[in-house]
Amino acid sequence: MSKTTVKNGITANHWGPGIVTVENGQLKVQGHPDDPDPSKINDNIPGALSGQSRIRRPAVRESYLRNGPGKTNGERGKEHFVEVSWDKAFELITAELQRVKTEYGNNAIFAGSYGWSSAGRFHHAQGQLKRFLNSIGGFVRSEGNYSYNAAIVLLPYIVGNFNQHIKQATRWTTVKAEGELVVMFGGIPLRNAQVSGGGIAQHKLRGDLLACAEAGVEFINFSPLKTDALEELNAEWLAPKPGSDTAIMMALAHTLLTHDLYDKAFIERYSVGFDKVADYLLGKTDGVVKDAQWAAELSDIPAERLVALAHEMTGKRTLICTAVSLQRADYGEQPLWMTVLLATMLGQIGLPGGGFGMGYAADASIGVVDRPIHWPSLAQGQNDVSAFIPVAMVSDMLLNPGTRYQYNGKELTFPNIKMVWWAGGNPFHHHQDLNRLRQAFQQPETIIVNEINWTATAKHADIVLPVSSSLERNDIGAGTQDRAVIPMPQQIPAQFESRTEYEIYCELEKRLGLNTSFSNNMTEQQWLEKMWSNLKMKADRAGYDLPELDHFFQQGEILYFDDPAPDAVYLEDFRKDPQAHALKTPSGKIELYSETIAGFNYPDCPGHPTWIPPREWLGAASSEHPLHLISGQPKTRLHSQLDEGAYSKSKKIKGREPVLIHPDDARSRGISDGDIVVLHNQRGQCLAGARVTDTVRPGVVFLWTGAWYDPDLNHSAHQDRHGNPNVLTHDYRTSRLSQGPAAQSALVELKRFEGELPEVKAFEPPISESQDQ
Ligand SMILES: Nc1nc2c(c(=O)[nH]1)N[C@H]1C(S)=C(S)[C@@H](COP(=O)(O)OP(=O)(O)OC[C@H]3O[C@@H](n4cnc5c(=O)[nH]c(N)nc54)[C@H](O)[C@@H]3O)O[C@H]1N2
Ligand SMILES: Nc1nc2c(c(=O)[nH]1)N[C@H]1C(S)=C(S)[C@@H](COP(=O)(O)OP(=O)(O)OC[C@H]3O[C@@H](n4cnc5c(=O)[nH]c(N)nc54)[C@H](O)[C@@H]3O)O[C@H]1N2
Ligand SMILES: [Mo]
Repeated sequence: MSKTTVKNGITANHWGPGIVTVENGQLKVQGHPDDPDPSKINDNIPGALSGQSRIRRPAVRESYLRNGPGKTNGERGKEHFVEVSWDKAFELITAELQRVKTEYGNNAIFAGSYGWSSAGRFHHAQGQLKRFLNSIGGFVRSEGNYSYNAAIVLLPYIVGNFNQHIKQATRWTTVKAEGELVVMFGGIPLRNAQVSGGGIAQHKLRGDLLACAEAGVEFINFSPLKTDALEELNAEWLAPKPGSDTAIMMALAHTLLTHDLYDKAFIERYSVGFDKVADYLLGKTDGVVKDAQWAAELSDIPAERLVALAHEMTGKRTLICTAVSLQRADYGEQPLWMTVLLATMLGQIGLPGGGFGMGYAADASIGVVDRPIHWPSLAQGQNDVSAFIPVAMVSDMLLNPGTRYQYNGKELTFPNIKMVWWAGGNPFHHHQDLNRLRQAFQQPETIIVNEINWTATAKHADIVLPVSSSLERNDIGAGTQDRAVIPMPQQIPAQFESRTEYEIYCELEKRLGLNTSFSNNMTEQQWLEKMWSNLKMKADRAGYDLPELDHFFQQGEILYFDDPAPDAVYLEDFRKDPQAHALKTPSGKIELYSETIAGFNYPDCPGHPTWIPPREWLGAASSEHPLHLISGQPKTRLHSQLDEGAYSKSKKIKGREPVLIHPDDARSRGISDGDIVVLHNQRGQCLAGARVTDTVRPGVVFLWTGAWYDPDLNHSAHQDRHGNPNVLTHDYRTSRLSQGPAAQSALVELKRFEGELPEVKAFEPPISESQDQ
């Protein structure tokens, strides 16, 4: 492959722009000087791109290569792979695509392919795969995401589209100017604001929050983790039982109601259904009064504190911030709906520094920056298959073809999947109950995975295609919600035998004898030019004069546009004129009670916010599994990406992911800081390194997500040696309404590991043999 090698240059990642240098063969990626708070995740890039886990050649699972699809005897995830030539890999895939299409049709191909892949507008792994499969008749897709599925489905019924909410989130500038109190459920963890989909040129959240604190804004942090609030904010830390926030918010609402501290005029003008919720809070419908005493028992937060807080919130300009982590849990719709109810009762929605926001810090751009124009992307074409699943039902689908289930008011049926193709995601990181996913992954006749590294997902495939990383291809970078466009000229040659996804599908298009509806007969360069001229035209209309693409690449400079709404206030328009700016809900108002949702008759998501005790939480803890496991986002990487890199490895304990445990819980189990521990429950077990700290609530253990799943298949419980929390999480959903993942509701026990410590094999390639070219 002939490609240019630029010695010094610029690139873009989901965690920000990077300055790339190659000196004496050593690759280095550093933050950009324009970025006030660059991310250290950059440090993972060199080690992970050339480490042992890098996929070097196409590879095929042994018995699949021997016996062909469907009738292999071996077990996915256990067997080794044979490295083959690209020619052989293409031959196998071409034949298999034709067979599956002919025998079963395109609705037997699942390519939901959920995952973050890499930054870059053209070489977007999912976009490329979906465009290619659409050119051959389509595929079964997935809907929603793992991040905030309950919010995506619920909010349109009660306040309007969630993505709109994210885009218009109340800015910190307005909190600094007029805010007095920020009440955070799940904090605003700066570690998470390192990333934004597609990238973020300048990390400003830290500065924004510090400016608010300096201006005298007070912060309250309801969270199992003290560090979810930046230390300098001096936030009051209240550590409830995880999963009890709905009860806490109900107690606050009940206090506002019974102390006559709520805004009746606002409720009357801007919402529907208050009376029904009020009756519920007062216990008129179920005999349970949702007062502070009731919530104190459920949450461990003293009743007096809750009563006092309700008074503080009503007397001050208050912003309620709810982390999306809270809705990644059993009945995760409820804390969202309660957030809306509470903010409606306070009557400050649409005022600067007031109201509510969901997902601050879940993405570096929320409440910080917005884009002036839509950045270009690769069109995916038309999918002729209508079947889809809610994203987190992948195991259910593979294990139960033909079964019916409920989703968002509809009854749907699982398709019968014969082929799975995944590009740009790692379900063996992101999905819950990985032992169950392992079983589910035995069902299809063929699994193809495109990957950069030998992740556990690649190890559970039949055919693995090595793809080049973003440093190994030319692209245009722009965060979905950022105001900057970043050149991404290729920095290093494609490593080993890796190819870009685009090259892979162009070759398949040829071999399958298709017309050129995938490639349009264009090169990478021609596509980038097409995207650039499209962007240039839009920019021109908005009053910006962009350089030519080659100039943009040569200059290596970030192009900044103006933020269209630096002082945005969520629902300001609606507040000013609720008729002209009616919400896109059935009534046009905030729905505190939803006729539509009530009409679905779902016991796990009734027509108004309801306290439903989670399936697994400290309120239901047993002596067998007395600890609540929270698995939040890791500071040292983006999910599971680049886990073999230096920064990620630097925080591991004897090679295992750290688990935070309170000194009391450690002491009673004879555990010291730095010990290796076994976390276990009825679904599985994993090893982790104990980090003993009083910044975590007693009774809660906190294990970061993303350590590559590394099961010891000779161990009776398939013990994971590396520390992936998803061997412990359950595979039930939030509710029938949104079928969102509910990873944060999990009970476990933990003990000190005794005996000889098994080696971590997560990064070892599973290769037994290499065939000639
Ligand atoms: N227990 C628990 N589980 C969770 C969560 C939790 O809070 N708790 N959070 C959930 C959330 S919010 C999310 S979003 C998911 C994230 O889940 P994923 O998005 O699946 O996680 P990533 O590790 O980002 O996976 C991306 C994969 O794409 C690969 N990749 C990168 N670039 C390319 C490319 O150009 N081409 C190809 N083919 N591959 C590429 C990377 O090597 C990596 O393996 O995890 C979810 N899982
Ligand atoms: N560095 C880094 N940043 C990331 C990511 C990453 O992988 N790495 N992933 C990104 C993605 S895809 C997403 S969706 C977002 C996710 O953003 P979030 O979902 O907000 O992130 P989490 O880390 O899961 O949770 C935030 C905090 O919520 C608290 N919490 C959990 N359960 C409860 C509860 O029941 N009650 C209360 N009061 N608090 C609780 C935990 O202490 C946790 O630290 O993060 C993004 N940011
Ligand atoms: Mo996410």
